[in-house]
Amino acid sequence: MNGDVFNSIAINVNGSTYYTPYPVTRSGSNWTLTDNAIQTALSDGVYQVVAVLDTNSGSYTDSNTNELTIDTIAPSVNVGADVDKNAQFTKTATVTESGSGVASYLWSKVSSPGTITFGTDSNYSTTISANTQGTYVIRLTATDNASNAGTDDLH
Ligand SMILES: [Ca+2]
Ligand SMILES: [Ca+2]
Repeated sequence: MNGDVFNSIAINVNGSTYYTPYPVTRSGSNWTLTDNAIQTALSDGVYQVVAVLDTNSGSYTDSNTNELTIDTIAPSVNVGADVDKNAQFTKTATVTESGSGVASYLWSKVSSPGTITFGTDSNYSTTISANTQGTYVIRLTATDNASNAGTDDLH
């Protein structure tokens, strides 16, 4: 708080407490827990991070809860059955993500004899059309908020 004398910051994650000046560093009103400071790998899940600021006039505990999500599992992507079409069609994929949530979708062409046009290449559902007959391989990539990417291909 303004005018108070800063003493320390204590950060508790999953039963371990870390302090300033290291591995917790402070810059103004921000704190940072140094990379790799947490030695015990955290399982996938949601964790409470408790930050306690200690000053000469007392201690202040942060009011946010469950700020830390550990997510090591990519979204599960299923584009469904292969398609045999000679006209534009709509494909709606099934994407399952139970950790940090899906951040983005991207349809892309893996291989083809011609040009593929996607109605919306950044949605799990899109129209798809091709300009030349042949066998096409089209991929949907779903990336979660922890940058894990899952894919499935459509032939
Ligand atoms: Ca907290
Ligand atoms: Ca995930």
